[in-house]
Amino acid sequence: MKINNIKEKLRTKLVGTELIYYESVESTNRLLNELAEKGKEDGAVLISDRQTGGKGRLGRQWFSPGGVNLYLSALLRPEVNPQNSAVFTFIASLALLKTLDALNISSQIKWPNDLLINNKKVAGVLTEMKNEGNKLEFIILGIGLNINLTSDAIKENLPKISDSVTSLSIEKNMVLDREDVAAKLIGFLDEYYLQFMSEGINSIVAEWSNRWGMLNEEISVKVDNKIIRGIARKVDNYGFLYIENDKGNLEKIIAGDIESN
Ligand code: BT5
Repeated sequence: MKINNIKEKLRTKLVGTELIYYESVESTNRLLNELAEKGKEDGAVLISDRQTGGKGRLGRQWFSPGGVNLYLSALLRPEVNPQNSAVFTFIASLALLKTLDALNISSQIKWPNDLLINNKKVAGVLTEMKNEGNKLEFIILGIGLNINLTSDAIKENLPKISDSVTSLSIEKNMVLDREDVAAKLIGFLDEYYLQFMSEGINSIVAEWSNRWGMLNEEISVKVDNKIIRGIARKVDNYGFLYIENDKGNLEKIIAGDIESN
C-alpha cells in the first residue's frame, strides 16, 4: 500500500493524525496495543498490508492476505465508562457504512460487529480495551475490510463460508483504489469520534439504530449453544441486543451471533 497516498488525502483532526504503516504484522490490533502501552497518543492509526495472525472475536481468525484488503487499527483514549465500549464498535460500523455509501455500494450493519453486502460479510470489527481498575485506559478499534479480494481466493481459503463472504471489488465488478478507501474510512472514523465527544453516546447509538437493517425484523441469535428467536427491538448504550420472543417478552442478549434474518 502507498501510505503517502492516504496521508495526502487525510484532513482529519484526531483519528489518523499519526499514521503508522507496516508491510506485514501478526495483527494490527496486537501491535497497536503494544504501542498504546508505551504511550502512543489518542487517534494513532496502524495499517498493515497483510497480517499473519489476524484476529476475529472469541479467538477466531481473520483471513488477511497481502496486496488486496485493508487491515486497520485505531487507538482511542476516550473518557468513557468501560461498560460503554460497544459504542466504538458502532462508530466503526457507521464509518464503514458511510465509506461504502460514498462508493455507491449499499450495505447493512449486522449486530454486533459485521458489515454485509447482500447478506455477505465484507468487513468485521474487533474492539478491544484496556482498563485500569474501573477506568478505561484505551480502546483498540480493529477493522478488516475486503476490498480487492477475489472470489477465487475466497473459495480457496474460506471454503466453508465462501457463499457468505464478499469484497468491494466483487460487488462493484472493478478493482478499487485501496488508499482512497482507507482515507475515506479514516475520515469517517474521525467524524464519528468527534461526534461522540461533542454529542455523546446516545447520538451514536441512535444513528446506528437508524441504519441497523434488522430493527423490527425476525432474527435468530446463537448464544452459547442455544438459539434465541424473535423480533429485534433495540440495541442499548451498552451494545446489548433486545429480542421480543413469541410471548411478547424482551430478552436481553449480551453476546451472540445472528444466524439469520
Ligand atoms: C470479526 O470477528 O469480524 C472481526 C474481524 C476484525 C479483523 C481486523 S483486521 C485489523 C484488526 N487486527 C486484527 O487482528 N483484527 C482486526 P468475528 O465476528 O469473530 O468473525 C470472524 C469470522 O469471520 C471467522 O471465523 C470467519 O468465519 C469469517 N472470516 C474470516 N476472515 C474473513 C474475511 N477476510 N472476510 C469475511 N469473513 C471472514
